[in-house]
Amino acid sequence: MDDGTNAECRIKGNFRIRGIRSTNPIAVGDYVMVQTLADGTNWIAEIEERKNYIIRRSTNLSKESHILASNIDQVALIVTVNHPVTSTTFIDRFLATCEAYRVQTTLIFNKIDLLTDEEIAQLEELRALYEGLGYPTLAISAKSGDCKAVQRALAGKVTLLSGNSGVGKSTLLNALFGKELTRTGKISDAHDKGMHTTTFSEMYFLPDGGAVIDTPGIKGFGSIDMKREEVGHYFREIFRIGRDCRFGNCTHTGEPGCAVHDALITGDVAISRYESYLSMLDDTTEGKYRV
Ligand SMILES: Nc1nc2c(ncn2[C@@H]2O[C@H](COP(=O)(O)OP(=O)(O)O)[C@@H](O)[C@H]2O)c(=O)[nH]1
Ligand SMILES: [Mg+2]
Ligand SMILES: [Zn+2]
Repeated sequence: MDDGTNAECRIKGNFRIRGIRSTNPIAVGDYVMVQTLADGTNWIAEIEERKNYIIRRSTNLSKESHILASNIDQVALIVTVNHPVTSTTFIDRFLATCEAYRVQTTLIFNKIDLLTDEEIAQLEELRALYEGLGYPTLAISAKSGDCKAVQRALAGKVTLLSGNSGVGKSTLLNALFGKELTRTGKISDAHDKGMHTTTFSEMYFLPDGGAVIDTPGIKGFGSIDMKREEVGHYFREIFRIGRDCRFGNCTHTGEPGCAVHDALITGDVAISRYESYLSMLDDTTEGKYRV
């Protein structure tokens, strides 16, 4: 509630969101109007229009979607150079999806305490690559408990935390919130027992303003509507350099006069990024992204 307290609420009526059919009428991050009746029950009377929302589409290509979170200011993607390896393909596909959602993303490289000298060099290379593209990066060891840099990056914003399993999301959340976190998680678990989906999100409020949304079990956002010729729009450097291609609809896959092809040779487009781009193009060819 506005006064900072929590209240259990029921949902009144049938909320519909323009354009999408969602399995959940209310999502983490929603701002709502609550009516309290004489008997003390709280009813959600209205949902404010969402600034944005992140959905997960059902795999069976039905039109049903699950809203993972709404009103996000930024995404923090936790990645690891090793233990486990987070592939650049995973990172780039994730970033491309964030671009499609128009949400700012910060890359947090975790477990730097475990890295060899060679891996540290790799880390620095990756940081330079993504910083160069305009994605802020941090390098941390969540296990060490020192997460001041992360706290600064999260302050005052609503951040969706994501990352592959095992990269240290829970460890980082615990370092940020201390012991209280586990208790919060348990309450939400009990609360959501009736749901047939186990993928619900939780929001943790930061002591100095802002909040973190954790979506357990979500690796990425899943596919979103993306046309084949649009994939290149979501790779910042490919979009920028691609404007110099001879053909306006160049897919950068061997067309004559392709500026992206030239940039691969000069190093202005990293091979790893181009490979990720190709992997997303392949998906659209296979119909994973709906055309
Ligand atoms: N050495 C080291 N281990 C870490 C670090 N962060 C997390 N871990 C370990 O990595 C494993 C997975 O972490 P967890 O937080 O459960 O990952 P999650 O699946 O993303 O929530 C656990 O054994 C953690 O103790 C780190 O910065 N350094
Ligand atoms: Mg976890
Ligand atoms: Zn091209």
